[in-house]
Amino acid sequence: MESVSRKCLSLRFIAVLCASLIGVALGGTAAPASAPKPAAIPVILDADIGDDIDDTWALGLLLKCPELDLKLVVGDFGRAEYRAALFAKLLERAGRTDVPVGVGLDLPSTGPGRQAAWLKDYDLKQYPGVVHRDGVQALIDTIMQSPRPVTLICIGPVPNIAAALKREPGIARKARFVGMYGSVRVGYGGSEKPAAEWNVRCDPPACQAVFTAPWAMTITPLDTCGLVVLKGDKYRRVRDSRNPVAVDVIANYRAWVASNPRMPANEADERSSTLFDTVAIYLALQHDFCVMEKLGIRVTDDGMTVMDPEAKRMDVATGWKDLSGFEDWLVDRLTR
Ligand SMILES: [Ca+2]
Repeated sequence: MESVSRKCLSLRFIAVLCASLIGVALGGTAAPASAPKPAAIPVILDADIGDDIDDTWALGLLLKCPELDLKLVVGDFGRAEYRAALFAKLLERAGRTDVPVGVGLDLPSTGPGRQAAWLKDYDLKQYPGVVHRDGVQALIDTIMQSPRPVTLICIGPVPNIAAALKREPGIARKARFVGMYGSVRVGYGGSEKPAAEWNVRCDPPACQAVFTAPWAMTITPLDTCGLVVLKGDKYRRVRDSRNPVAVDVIANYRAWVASNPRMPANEADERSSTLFDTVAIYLALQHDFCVMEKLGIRVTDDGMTVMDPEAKRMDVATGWKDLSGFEDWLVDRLTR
């Protein structure tokens, strides 16, 4: 009996082995069949990293999203060397020197920013990956040469993007735009009074160029992104995580808090700041946690984003279906 069952097992083993070899010979795989994963979305990140700390959280989140294939990062809104170096050091420490760093436009906003204490004496020249001194051209080339449409994620004022559209208007036909912009029905801190949101009011003409270009657009205004703050257990999970990306996010947050004497010294022990920009990274992937509306949005000369049926229509995250669910997702991504 035992020898019969052993013989059966041997025959089964030989059958499985033959099937595997045939599979390999046909260029297939010996692993069990499973649904193919969708290809990662090519993305470019354009950010005013190093001013508010939420861009650093957003970069950390992006690096934890295998669904997004990061092709290039570019610093925007001046402080070009500081932002590029900050990107480079964060990417190098995350083991992602495959990502090229673009130096943004040289604008009047210059010098070091609030994360200089973390950046220390890091020199952009030591970045082992590619550094593009003309970040705007690198952005154009990456979009124009991509075989697949690129998702351009923008989380700061957009002088770089306005310059890119001027230099090569064709980028708007080959990319979709996802960003953190404006204030539709809600202002800062959940206020019922819409406000001229920072990324728009810093350079309204640049934003007007972006908001009228012929690309598909998705935005998170203050109505959604202005409500994201991690507290309690959610914050502690990131604060105490030993994941290298989370460790660097928190180290930068501590440096950022310490750089402002008006902030309570224990702020980084207790809670995050408002994590506006993380919502734009999420919207590059999916919309499920948000209430999405198709709205015409016009940028005024004083930096307001007003609903206007005559204006370009875009997908706008105007509310949360599940803010707590988004926060859990964010924490899981940053700490896993
Ligand atoms: Ca930002």
